Amino acid sequence: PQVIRREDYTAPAFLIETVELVFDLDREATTVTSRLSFKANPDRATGAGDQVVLDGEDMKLLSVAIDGTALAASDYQVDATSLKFNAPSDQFVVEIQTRISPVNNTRLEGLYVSQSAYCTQCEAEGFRRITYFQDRPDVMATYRVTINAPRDSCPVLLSNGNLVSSTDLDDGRHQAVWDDPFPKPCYLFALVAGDLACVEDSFNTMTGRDVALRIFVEHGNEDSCDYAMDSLKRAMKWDEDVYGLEYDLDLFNIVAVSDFNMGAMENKSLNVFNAKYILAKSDTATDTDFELIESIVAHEYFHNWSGNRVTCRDWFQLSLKEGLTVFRDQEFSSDERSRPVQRIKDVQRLRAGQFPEDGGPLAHPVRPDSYMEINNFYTATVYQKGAEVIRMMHTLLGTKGYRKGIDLYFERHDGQAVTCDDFVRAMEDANGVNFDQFRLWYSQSGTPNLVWNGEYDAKQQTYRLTIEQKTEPTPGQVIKSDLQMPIKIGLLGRDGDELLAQTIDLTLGKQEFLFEDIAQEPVVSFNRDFSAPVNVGTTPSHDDLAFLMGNDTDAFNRWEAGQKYASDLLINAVKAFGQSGNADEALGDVDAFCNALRATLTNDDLDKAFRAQAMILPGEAMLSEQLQPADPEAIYQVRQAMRRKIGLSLQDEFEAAYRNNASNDAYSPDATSAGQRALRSVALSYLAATGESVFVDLALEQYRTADNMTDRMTALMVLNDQDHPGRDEALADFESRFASNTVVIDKWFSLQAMSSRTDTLAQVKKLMDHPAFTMRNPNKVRALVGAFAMANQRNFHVADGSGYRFYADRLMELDDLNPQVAARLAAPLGKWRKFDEGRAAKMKAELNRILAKENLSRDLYEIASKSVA
Ligand code: B3K
Ligand code: ZN
Repeated sequence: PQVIRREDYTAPAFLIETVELVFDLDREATTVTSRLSFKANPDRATGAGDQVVLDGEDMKLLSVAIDGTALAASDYQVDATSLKFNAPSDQFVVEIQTRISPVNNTRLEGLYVSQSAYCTQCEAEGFRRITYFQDRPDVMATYRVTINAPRDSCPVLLSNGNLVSSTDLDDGRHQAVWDDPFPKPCYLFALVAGDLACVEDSFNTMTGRDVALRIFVEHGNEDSCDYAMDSLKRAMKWDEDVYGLEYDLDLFNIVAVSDFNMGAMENKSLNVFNAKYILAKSDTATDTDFELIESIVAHEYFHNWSGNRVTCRDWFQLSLKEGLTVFRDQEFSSDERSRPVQRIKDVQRLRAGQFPEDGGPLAHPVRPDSYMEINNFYTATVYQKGAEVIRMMHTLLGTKGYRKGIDLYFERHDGQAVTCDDFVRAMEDANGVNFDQFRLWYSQSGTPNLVWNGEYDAKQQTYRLTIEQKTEPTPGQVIKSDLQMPIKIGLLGRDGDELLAQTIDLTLGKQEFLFEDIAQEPVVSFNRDFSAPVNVGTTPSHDDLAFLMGNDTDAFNRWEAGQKYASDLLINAVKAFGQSGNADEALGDVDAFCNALRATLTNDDLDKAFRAQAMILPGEAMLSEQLQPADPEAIYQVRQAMRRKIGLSLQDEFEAAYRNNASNDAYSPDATSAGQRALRSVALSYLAATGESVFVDLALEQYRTADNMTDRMTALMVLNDQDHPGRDEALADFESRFASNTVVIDKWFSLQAMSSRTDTLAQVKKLMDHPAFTMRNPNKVRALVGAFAMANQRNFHVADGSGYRFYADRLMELDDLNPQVAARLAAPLGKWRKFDEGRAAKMKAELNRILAKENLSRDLYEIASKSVA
């Protein structure tokens, strides 16, 4: 496959100013008629020529006409990916008719059918599967869309912008015409048609306009939209309050569909969502589901400005909209919920997804330099690290300075397709700063490693902090430069007093900072709030870590100290386990750590959601990242042993936490109630870890009496790893209770795929034949097959390689149906460098088997070939 390079960007030779589309919907054969008004681009490259090249794939071309005259076959060339003809002049109108087959579209890109409804997904390059077009984000046009469809099966007809007219036609068909006054790139085009129920509300904007808000769902789900609707209204208000950004049309639609390649899509005024991120009721959704719905609804809404009004010049600039919008949704959630807990979760996600990516074969900069398939670059690096880069600018400039930069950015670039560099320039110009060095965050891949050293001078009362930074080479990028980053630090006295709190500006490879008037030797709280997205190699003494767990005034670093302490104990034990084969012995005495945990657990000044987070040990995958080679079985055994020790040591406190956090009130998804449930869940899970059967019985009791999905899932998660009749009872109950709910039944698939029991792979294979399972639905594949590889380290990496083989077979099967989803699931096999020779060889063999597959997609080829290298 061809490699597309950022440095090869050229402006389009022609612009398209208006687009008129007519859809005659039919499941097998939909006709699309487009009328495009072209104009030579005044900024075109010299020598651009007068050939017009339009992208198009998987369609039948019915006709082409220019300025009203049909072209003869000799006047144009059409092949598998394009349509070419010569421009007659500087301004002309092209009419194209194509035929497509929505029902046969298993890739779920372009126009397809989900359940009984038609819907579209055009980002990144799906529009070229609907009609021939210049499918690139820097071609922005206004759209008028006419939809003709049967009235009975498609009473609802939606597209972007405002509804201009609705008309009844002959033959039981009807027509809707939509007009979107805002110029947009074609990736933001959307169409939905079907028999859907509608939930309606409204929002009054800061200038007093009423916006109609509608959520469309399958019939029967009308009662599951309240939280999504409430989240939308809060997001709209937040964007006005914090960014001064108002919604710009009189209508905002959301549609929930069951078949969707990712989470959701920000099409102008017609967001399309994976149903999983809209539908929620107390008995069907967990606290985490509610949280995700809130943040994704907000994320897609925020794109209306950061993405739609100002969009990307080319796909290398993807983080321009995604990094910024993730930062915006993270801050929204922080304001709506507990800020430190939100930060902890965001950092966990960064560490779990982005750090391994940045240290592995698929490492790439936040603004990539090349790609084969752009859909492979909707990554944790572009999204999560991109958000960290925006966050650092926010920290360096302060809230006011950041807002000045944002205001200038939107004022300068509204209606344009721009670059990451344009964003940074707006920040610089609005604040009179120079971000030349800071820009490296966009071009340099790899996670920087920081090491710090402190020296206290009792006589001078000074503290000298020396920080060194280093970034390891990544594929294709051997030489690394020093980055600029804000490091928040605190110096704490032994009595817990904060002697100093400051943000320092690190710019050198090795840099010294001198702090004066420090009356006693301090304990250092480093990189507070995770102000820079780096690894910190310095591990303070266990005493200092325990002290920070109990005394740091920065809540994030309290949690961080506990994670560091636990990691240190666990990593050392995994190494010792190799010799003894006895996890308890390998761990040794962990009383001091347990005491530090106890102090947190019982500290009523701390919020419950925070305390629950602080009890959770670093995950198995996280521990793997710190070991070379990583032994998945040893990691599993040691972590379990540690959980048992903690459970036994804190048994009284966990029992009290379990009892005292029961609630008699009706379920409410708010953050405080969720925190209370989280603490109770953590208690139950540690109690069960003691191995006492009374606590497994307690879990079964909780399952039976649960009146909300959070409590039900917590109990089921505990039972899921047990060899206990209660496990079968609860799983069977769950299955029959939620058999008809396609969103909820995915939890049941995932749970079984994530079980630590050694019969898990056999179970997963069996579940593939379950009537509710299908390889055609991405949620199902992710829930069962994806969860097995991505969230069950012990079983995926079982030494005989059976997990790898099963997984590679599924990826190849999926590749023929939906290459985009297949490629996005392929990363686990690329982690072979982390494991022993036996496992590594088996993983590589599977990657090679994939590479030898006939008709391998460009998507999966790119991931597999880079992973094996
Ligand atoms: N912009 C979409 C993602 C599109 C992914 C295409 N493969 C959702 C989002 O980030 O908001
Ligand atoms: Zn986004």
